[in-house]
Amino acid sequence: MLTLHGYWRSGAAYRVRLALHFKGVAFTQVTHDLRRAEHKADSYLGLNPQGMVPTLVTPEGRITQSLAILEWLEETYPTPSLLPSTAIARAEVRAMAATIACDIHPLHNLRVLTALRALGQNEAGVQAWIARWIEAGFRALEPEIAARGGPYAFGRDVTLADCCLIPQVFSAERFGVAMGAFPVLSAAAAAARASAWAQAAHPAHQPDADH
Ligand SMILES: N[C@@H](CCC(=O)N[C@@H](CS)C(=O)NCC(=O)O)C(=O)O
Repeated sequence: MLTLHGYWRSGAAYRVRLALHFKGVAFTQVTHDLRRAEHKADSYLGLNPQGMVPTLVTPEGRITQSLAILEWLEETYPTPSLLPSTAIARAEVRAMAATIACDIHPLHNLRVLTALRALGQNEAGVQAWIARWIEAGFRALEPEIAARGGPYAFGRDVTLADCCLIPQVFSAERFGVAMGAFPVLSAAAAAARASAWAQAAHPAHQPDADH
């Protein structure tokens, strides 16, 4: 049995839940309330020395970093697949996922926002910061997704790109980012989000959700 250490509103943990539910892999969850700094407890740092969620505990060992976890899930449970059949298409899907996981999300995670506030930035400034980086990433992704023709982020099949896009759109909506400039990206996220597997992974449907 796999154990996912996460938190209901964590975008990175949400990516992993999406892949687990898409593949129909059974798992249990352990929650670490980020608002109470439970992810910085010594007991958790042994599993994840960065003090971040998610961590996936497997019979072979523990894995940190959501993209590494997604790749391990894809290799270990190849069907149904979250990667296309050609090397170039797989690279393109990974590039979309990295745009989100490496270049958008890290700029608005809790520790960065906490640091901005500690440096004296007011809430309006923090909100502008969040919107700036999400919009910059979405501007780049919008034509990439449009070029694949939908309905999902990389065309007709669900991929790792959707596992990253759905949580990023959830965060954008939560932070009040204006989504009007990204109709194709929004439609792709909505298409994937409507599926039963994606609904099961939704933050509001997790046992630790307090809405
Ligand atoms: N690159 C990491 C990022 C993980 C991450 O940023 N997790 C957030 C929650 S979404 C976190 O634990 N934040 C705690 C903090 O910023 O203190 C991954 O993809 O797993």
